[in-house]
Amino acid sequence: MSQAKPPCNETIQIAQSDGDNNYLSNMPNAIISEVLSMSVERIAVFVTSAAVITMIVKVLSVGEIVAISVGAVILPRNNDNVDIDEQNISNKTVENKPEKDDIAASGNIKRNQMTKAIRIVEPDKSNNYTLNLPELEKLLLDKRCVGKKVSIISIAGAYRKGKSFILNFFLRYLNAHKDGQVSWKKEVTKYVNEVKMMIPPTANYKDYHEIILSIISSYLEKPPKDWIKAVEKVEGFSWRGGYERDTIGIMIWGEPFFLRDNNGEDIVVILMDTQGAFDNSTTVKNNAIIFALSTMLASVQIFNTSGNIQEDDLQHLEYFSEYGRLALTESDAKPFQALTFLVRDWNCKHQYEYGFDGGQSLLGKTLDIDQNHHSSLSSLRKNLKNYFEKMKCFLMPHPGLIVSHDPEFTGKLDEMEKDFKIHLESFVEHTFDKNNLISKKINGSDLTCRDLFEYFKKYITIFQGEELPEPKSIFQATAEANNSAAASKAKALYDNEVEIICGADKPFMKNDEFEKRHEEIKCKALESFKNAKKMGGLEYSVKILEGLENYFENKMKFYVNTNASKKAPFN
Ligand SMILES: Nc1nc2c(ncn2[C@@H]2O[C@H](COP(=O)(O)OP(=O)(O)OP(=O)(O)O)[C@@H](O)[C@H]2O)c(=O)[nH]1
Ligand SMILES: [Mg+2]
Repeated sequence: MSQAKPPCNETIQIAQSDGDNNYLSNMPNAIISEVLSMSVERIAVFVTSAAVITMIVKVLSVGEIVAISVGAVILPRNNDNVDIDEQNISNKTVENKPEKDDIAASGNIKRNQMTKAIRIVEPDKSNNYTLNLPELEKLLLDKRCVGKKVSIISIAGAYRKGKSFILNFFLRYLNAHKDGQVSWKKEVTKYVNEVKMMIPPTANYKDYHEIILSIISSYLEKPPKDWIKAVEKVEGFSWRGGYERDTIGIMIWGEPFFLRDNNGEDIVVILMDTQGAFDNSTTVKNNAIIFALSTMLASVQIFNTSGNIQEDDLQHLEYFSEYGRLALTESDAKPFQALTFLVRDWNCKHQYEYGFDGGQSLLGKTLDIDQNHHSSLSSLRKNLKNYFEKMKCFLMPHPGLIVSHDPEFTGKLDEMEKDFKIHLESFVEHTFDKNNLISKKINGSDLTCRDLFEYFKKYITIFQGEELPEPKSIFQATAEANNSAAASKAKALYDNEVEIICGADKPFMKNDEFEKRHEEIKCKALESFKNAKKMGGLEYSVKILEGLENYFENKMKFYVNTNASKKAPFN
C-alpha cells in the first residue's frame, strides 16, 4: 500500500449520528483503506453511546490491534504489547480518568461495591409505607437519566415463589449488556471474520464504510452473548430458600441501565422487586398497597404464580388492581400498562408448551368468558381485561429439586434443569428485546425519569392518606356483605308490615294498639336477621343489630307522629 501508516494511538471519529439515527461518514478514505489492509489481530467493540462512532487505530511492534469503539474509549498511549482482556480494557478506561459520572456510567468499575438493591418504599412501625426520597432522587434525577424515557420492570405475587431469584437474571442480562459482550473475545473474532467475508477485494471505500457501519449496528442490537453464564452465583436482589419471607417493601436496583427502544431512542431501564403477598405478618391493606403501587409505576408488571393461573390468583389480581385503579384519577384509558403472568413450575407441558406460545393459549383459555360462567366469574374476567393494556403469559419449567429444596444452593447454572435454563434465557431476552421494551406512559404520554420521580411522590401520598377505602380480606368483605344483606331483608320485612298497619292511607289507630303491633313487627324483623345464615359470627352481627334497632326506633317515632296526625279533633 502506498498510503502512509495510520497514525498510532489516535482516536478518529469515523461517523456521527445525525440525531435521526443515521450515521454520517467522517472517516478519511485513506484511513479505511489502511485499516482494512492490516492483518487484524484483535478488534474490540465497546458500546457506550451510539451518537459517535470512533475508530481507534494502534500499530504495535508485534502486530496490529484495531479497536473499533463506539463512544469515547481511549486506549493507552504506550506502544507496549497490550494483552486485551476485559480487565485490561476496564482498567484503561479508568486510567484515562473520565469524569466522575462517566465512571459510574461505564459500569466497569467496582460495580458490585457501588450499586445494590435499594428499598425505596418501606413500612414503618405503624405499618404505613414511606418513600426513600433521597435514594430515588439520586437514581431518577441523575443527569444521565433525568430527561430520558423510562421503563420499569416489576415483579409481584405471593411470597416465596422465586421472584427475587429470577429478577437477578434480568440484572445479569443488563449488566452483561452494559459491559459489552460477555465473551467479547469470541465476538471480536466473529466480527473480524464477518468484515473479512463481507468486504470483497474490489470494494471501494464507500462500500467498506457502509459494510463496517452496518455490522457495528447489528452488533449493537444483539443481546449480549452468554450473558446467562456471566457469573457463578445468583446475586443482586436478596433471595433465599426456606419458608420465611425475604423481600420487604419495594426494592429497586440502584443503578439505571440504558437500552434502545425500537425507535432507536435511549430508554432507562429500572428493575423493581416487591414484597411477596400473603406472608403471615402483612395485612391485606399492605399487600394491596404494594401490589397497587408497583403496578401503577411499572410499565411491565410480572405477576409471578406457581403451578397454574388459579381462580384465586385472578381474584387477588382483580382486587389489588381495583385498589390501584381507585387511587388513579378517573380516565377512559386502561389504568395499567403490561401484565405478564409468569407461571413457575409449569407441569402440563403436554397440554401447553413452555414459553410464551403455551402461555398465551393458557391465558386465553383462562380469561375466556363462557356463556355458562357465573356472572361473578365473567365480570372478573372483563375487569382484568379493562385494567391492563396488554396481557401475556409465560410458562416456566420447574428448575429442579436442587434449586427448590437445597439450602446450600447458591445459583450455579449447572445445578439447574436444562429446560429451565433455556426458558429462563428466552424469557429474559424477550423482555428486553427492543420490540417488547415498553416505556412508562401515563394517559398515553411517555414519562421521563423526572416525571416518574414526581409520580412516585404523588402515588405514595395517596396511599398514606385517608381517601381510599380500607382494603379488607375476602372473609371480612364477605361477612360484612352477608350481614348487610340480612339487615336489608329485615328492614324490608319491617317496612312492608308497618305500612300495612299504619301507612298514610290507613285509619288512625289507638296508641297502645299501635305500640303492640309495632313491637310484634319489630321482633319478627329482628328474628329474621338473627336467623339468616351469615358469616363472621357475633363480631360482625352485633354492630348491625344495634343499627337495626336504631332504625326501628326512628321509624316508630315517625309512625307515631303520622298516626297522631290522623286523629280526629273530637277523638
Ligand atoms: N420451585 C421453584 N423454586 C424456585 C424457582 N426459582 C427460585 N426458586 C427457589 O425459591 C426460593 C425463594 O426464592 P426468592 O427469590 O427469595 O423468592 P421470593 O418470591 O422473592 O420470596 P419473598 O421475597 O419472600 O417474597 C429459593 O429457594 C429459590 O431457589 C422456581 O422457578 N421454582
Ligand atoms: Mg423476594
